[in-house]
Amino acid sequence: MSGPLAKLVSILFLGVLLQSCGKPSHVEGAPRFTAAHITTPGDGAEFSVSRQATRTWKDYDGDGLSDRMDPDIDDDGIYNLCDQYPFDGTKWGEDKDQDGIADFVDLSFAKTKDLQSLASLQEDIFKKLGIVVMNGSESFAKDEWLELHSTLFNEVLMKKLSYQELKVLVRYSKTDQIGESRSDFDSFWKQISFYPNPNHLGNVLAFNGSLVHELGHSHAAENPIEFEAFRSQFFSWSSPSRYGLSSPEEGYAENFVYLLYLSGDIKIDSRRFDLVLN
Ligand SMILES: [Ca+2]
Ligand SMILES: [Ca+2]
Ligand SMILES: [Ca+2]
Repeated sequence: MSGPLAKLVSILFLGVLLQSCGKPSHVEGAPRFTAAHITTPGDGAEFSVSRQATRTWKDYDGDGLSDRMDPDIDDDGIYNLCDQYPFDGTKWGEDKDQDGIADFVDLSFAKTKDLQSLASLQEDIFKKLGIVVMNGSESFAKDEWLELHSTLFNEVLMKKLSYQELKVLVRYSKTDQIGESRSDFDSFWKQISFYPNPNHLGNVLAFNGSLVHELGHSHAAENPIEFEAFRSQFFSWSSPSRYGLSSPEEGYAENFVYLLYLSGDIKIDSRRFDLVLN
């Protein structure tokens, strides 16, 4: 068995395993979901920290995937973060301009003219790539929106990635940051989260380095055989930066950045490669 079927079976198995391990139905400190989330419009705040939120380990739509692993908890075709009613499979929010992006994340209806001026980038990314880029508890800066758009449509990256494993890209505030992670790819929710990073301030090329690193994780998700081959030789591999040292997953993502940087296909702040420790 290979391909998507094998992946589904392994996810189902893992889900059963985790649930049978007696995981609590709720972890203290995680946001609690209430019936109000089902019947009243949310503002997305209940998902401000997806990893915490989904530690509920429930299976709302009963499809065999615990909510932690289910990118569409209510099974209405709208991914969790951009679904205004994430626990109601009959609705996902008003969509006045009918572009498929609910008003509460649609930049066309953002509060400021500056943000509204970026709506065409958001719509272009969604229509052509199926990815919703959204401001969460913090907004992407204008130059980050431009960089996101340009990198996601980078010709070489588009040959490497189908974007099937990436559906949501979101920016959070410091309050929502978990641990030290400054950006994060969640393979279950098919989501990249960005947190405040001093290296990114006014340095869009450093931001782009983080973006391409996370895209490297989505590349691993799309290419499990290639990733396994990398994993098997990880301990004899010399990482070009400290970001790739900690695990085969991080090494694979950093190698992805490094090769694209060497070939000149992407532009990033190359100082990330001055930090090699091994
Ligand atoms: Ca949904
Ligand atoms: Ca819904
Ligand atoms: Ca819309």
